[in-house]
Amino acid sequence: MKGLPPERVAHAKMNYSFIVPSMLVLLVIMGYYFFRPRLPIRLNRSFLAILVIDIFTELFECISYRLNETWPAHDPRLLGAFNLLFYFFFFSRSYMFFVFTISVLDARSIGRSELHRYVPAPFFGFALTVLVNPLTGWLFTIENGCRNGPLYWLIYACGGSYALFSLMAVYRHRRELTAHEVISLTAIQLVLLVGLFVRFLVPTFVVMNTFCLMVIIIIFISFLNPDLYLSERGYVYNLPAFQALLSECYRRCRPCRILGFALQNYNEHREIFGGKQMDDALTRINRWLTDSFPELSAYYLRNGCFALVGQNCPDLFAIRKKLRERFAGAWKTGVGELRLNVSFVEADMEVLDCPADRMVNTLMISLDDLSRVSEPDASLSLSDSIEEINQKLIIRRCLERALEQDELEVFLQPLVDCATGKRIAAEALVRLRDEEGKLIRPDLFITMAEQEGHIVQLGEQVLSKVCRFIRDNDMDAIGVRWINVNLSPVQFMARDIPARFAAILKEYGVSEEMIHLEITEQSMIDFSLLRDQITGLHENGFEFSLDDYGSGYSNLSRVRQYPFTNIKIDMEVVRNYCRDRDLLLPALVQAFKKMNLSITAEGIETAEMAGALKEIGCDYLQGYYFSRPVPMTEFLAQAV
Ligand code: G
Ligand code: G
Ligand code: MN
Repeated sequence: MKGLPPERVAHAKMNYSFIVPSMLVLLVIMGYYFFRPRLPIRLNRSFLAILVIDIFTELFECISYRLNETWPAHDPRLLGAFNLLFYFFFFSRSYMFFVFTISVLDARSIGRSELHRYVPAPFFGFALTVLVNPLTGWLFTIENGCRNGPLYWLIYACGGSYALFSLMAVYRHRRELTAHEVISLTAIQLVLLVGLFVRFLVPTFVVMNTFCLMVIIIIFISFLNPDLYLSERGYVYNLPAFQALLSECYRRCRPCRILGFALQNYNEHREIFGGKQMDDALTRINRWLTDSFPELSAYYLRNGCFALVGQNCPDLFAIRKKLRERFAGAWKTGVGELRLNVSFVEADMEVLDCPADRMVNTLMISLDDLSRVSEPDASLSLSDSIEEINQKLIIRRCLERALEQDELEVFLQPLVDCATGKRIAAEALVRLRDEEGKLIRPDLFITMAEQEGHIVQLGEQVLSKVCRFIRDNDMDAIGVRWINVNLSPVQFMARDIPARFAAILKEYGVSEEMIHLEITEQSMIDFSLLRDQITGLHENGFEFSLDDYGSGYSNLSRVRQYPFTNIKIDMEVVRNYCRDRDLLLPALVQAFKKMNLSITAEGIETAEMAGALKEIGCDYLQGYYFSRPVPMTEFLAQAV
């Protein structure tokens, strides 16, 4: 049969042996697909369209072939009508596969692809040739059965060109896709091209449908298996589904409202009652959510955090009320009953207008926070949290710029010697300015530097600036015998920290005795690396102060394991003592002095405080009473 001119092929007997098994497999997929929950996103809608169009294409193809084989028995208009339908659906199917590929690209990329504008144009051309065919006979004519017309090849042109467009689009956007997605999308186009080629080679076999079935299976496995988006405990969707829905809402400017809620003390409950019981309860909750809120989509995110999303302005207040009422009761588990409390976060996508990934992140952070509280009716405002995150982004930008351009500032605050009442040393405190020149709170950017791997660089910049200050000024003349520099425990993670510090001091020709290093009590977790590093630095000649003593879990025996020479009493402890003078702090100070440690009292704000702390034997005082931390030039000016 191969190579017969198309006009004669149209009359040939067709071979339908591929079509029945293909149809049966398709039924299985459709059954699986339709009887499981589907996320209301565009990808799902285009897959649905593919399934429907594919079924109709196969149906009309078979009917028109069958009618053609027995043409003398039928009205030619019937033959013509079914052929028209077949051509139309065949073109539509090729187009829909293309639309599906574009939907995947769209869902993955940040902006909308410009392909959208051009996609429908060729399809309208193809549809138009079908419509005008009864007049032109371009695709087929009906005389003694169906004969292929001069533009019959459009069938191949349409399928082939859309597959090639898709390949190009996938190649263009390959960086935004995962490797798996690139492979799947490429495979889809190749299978379609092979299918068209086989159809061309063996026109009397009805095989194109089998290739389309292969494509449908690839799509199903890679992109739309409902299990990809369902919580492992069933009934509700999971976090990837939540992200997919929100990013589609954001991209298409479809407003949605979100009610997030967290089970309070989730981790403690899980520990006390066991994972099995907790899972039982979660399954019950999931089922109750899907049953009770059919108009919303429900998500189990993680760690006892849920979200309900509605796209038609749902009344969050009413939903909250219903949830609270239900959670006032108990949840049955395999063994008994569990009582759980919930806290809420609300978000309105229209009002907040922030990209979906940031929204999901913020919501997850807020929910995690809420899952750790146990107040009745706790709730958070997401707009505040988003504001906080924006603030963080600004701080990060300022921090990175200051680190790169050596723009961190170092302020100095004097330490006063109790014996003379004059300043004897200073503490260096790092400062960062925002774009308007206002100071950013140090706790904010220091924690960020620690978490994001900048603290070593920050510490070295501070140390360098302190060393330069010492080199460029006469320390004796301004009464400074040493300068305290704060160290973060995270800085000790760098093994070569003693060598690097030594190099910086050498560069400025500063001797080690001029620098005292402060580390906080909180950082003295029993950590052998930390101890080795401190010992290493101490052997190089640095002295160590224990900062903020009394603010954490004070442990005298641990203090003795480190080579400290000075203890700084935390300002809260100082303040408490001044308010209510007990015997504890004096005894503690005496104990330290017996261990040959000098004592610094922090946070001295008044003359009385200074007197009280001096009385119990402190060696040095530091606080606003003497001076706030000030820029280096101001510090120099104070001396004269
Ligand atoms: O002045 P003040 O609010 O800046 O200090 C806040 C906190 O920041 C203090 O606990 C102090 O220990 C810490 N800090 C200040 N400067 C530095 C620094 O250079 N390095 C580190 N690691 N911490 C610092
Ligand atoms: O944690 P550390 O001791 O390194 O930090 C010192 C912090 O204490 C800095 O933030 C500094 O600005 C602040 N500080 C210094 N003196 C006083 C004071 O007298 N009162 C108050 N409230 N804070 C002070
Ligand atoms: Mn300090």
